[in-house]
Amino acid sequence: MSVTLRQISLREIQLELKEPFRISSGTATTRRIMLLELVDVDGTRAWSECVAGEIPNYTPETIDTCWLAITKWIAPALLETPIEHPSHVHGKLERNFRGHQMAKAAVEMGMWAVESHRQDKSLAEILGGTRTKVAAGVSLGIQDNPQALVEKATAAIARGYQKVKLKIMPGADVQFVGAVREALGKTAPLMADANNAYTLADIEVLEALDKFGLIMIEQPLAWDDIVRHAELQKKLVTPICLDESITSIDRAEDMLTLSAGRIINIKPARVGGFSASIAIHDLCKKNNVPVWCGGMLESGIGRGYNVALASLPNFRLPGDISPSDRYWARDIVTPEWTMDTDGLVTVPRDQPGIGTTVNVDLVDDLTQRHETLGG
Ligand code: OSB
Ligand code: MG
Repeated sequence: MSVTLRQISLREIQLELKEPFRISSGTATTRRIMLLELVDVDGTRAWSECVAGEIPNYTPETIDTCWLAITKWIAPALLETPIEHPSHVHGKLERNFRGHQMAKAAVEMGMWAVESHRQDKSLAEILGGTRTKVAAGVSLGIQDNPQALVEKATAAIARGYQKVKLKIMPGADVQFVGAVREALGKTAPLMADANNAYTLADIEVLEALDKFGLIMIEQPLAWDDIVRHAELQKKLVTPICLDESITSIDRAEDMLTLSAGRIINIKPARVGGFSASIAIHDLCKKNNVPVWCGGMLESGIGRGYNVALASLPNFRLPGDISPSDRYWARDIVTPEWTMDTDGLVTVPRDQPGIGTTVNVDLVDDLTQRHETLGG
C-alpha cells in the first residue's frame, strides 16, 4: 500500500508555557510551534508537529529555517510522488539534501501517521512498539537557587515521575544537584543535562557531579562532539548520555565505536524522523545500550508521536514525556496527555494516528501564519 501526498499545510501557533523553561543555552517562555496537516490523494489526513525552537540554541534549526526547508525543498520532493512505505521517506530526503533533520522529521513522521490511518492501526503498532504504558520523567529547568530546585524535584517525585532531570550550567551545577541529592536521598532517580555547557577543562566540576550517583549526565560537552565525550567517559563512572550529538544512525555508531557514551536520548526530530529513530533503537538494542525518548516541550500533537515511539522495547529508561498540564494551561488536543501516580502514560493502542483529537478551533485561534502547498 503506497502513500501519495496531495497537500501539506503549515501553520505557526504560539502557545505560552506555564512557566519559563531555562537551559544552559537560553530560556523558552512562549513556544512558537509549527504544525503540519498532511493530506494524501485519497483524502486521509494527519497532523504533525515540527519541534524546532525559535532560536538555534539546541541544534542549528529553528522554526523559520524549517518553514523554508519544508516549503522550498521537502514538500516539492514529496507532493504527488508515490512512496511505497513511510520507511522510504528518510532515504529519499537524505539523498542530495543535507541536514534540516527537524524539518524532514515533521513531514516523515506525519507520513507514518497517514499510513497508520490508512491501515487503521495505532502508530505504536506500525512502528513496532510493544508497551501499553510508557514511563515518564520530568525535565526541570535551571532555577534561581538550589532551594527552588529542591522544591520542584521533591514535588516531581511526589507526583510519581520515575526520573527527574536537572538542567545544569556553570554556576548552577554541583551545589544545585548536591542539594537535591541530599534532600531526596541516595536512591532518588536523578540525572543532569548540561546542554553543552562544559569543556574538558571543567573536569573538576564533572568529577564532582560524578559523585552524586546520577543515572546519567546528558550532553556535557559540545553539541556536535563525539571524540571528547569518549575522553570524558573514560574518567567518569556515571554513564554519559548523548543528545545533541546524535543526529543520525552514523553518529550513534560512532558513539558505540568510540565508547563516547552508554545511553542515547532519542528525539525523533533530531535524527530526521521515525525511520532513523527505529534504526538507532535497533542498533542500541543489539549492543545492549538503553535508549529513552527525549522531549522538546511539544504540544499534544508532538507528544503523541513521542509516546508511540517510546513504546518500542529498548526504550528502557523513562522519557521526557510529561503530561500536558506540566507545560500548558490548555493543550491543543482532547483528551490531553495524562500520567498516573506511578509515572506512567498510557499508549493509545486502540486508535490510529496520534491517538487523541486535535482541537481545530483552538488551533485556528492560535494560528499566526498559514501556508498551503499542493492542491
Ligand atoms: O536537552 O533535552 C533537552 C527542551 C528543549 C531543548 C532541549 C531539551 C529540552 C528538554 C525538555 O529537556 C524536555 C521536555 O520536553 O519535557
Ligand atoms: Mg538534552
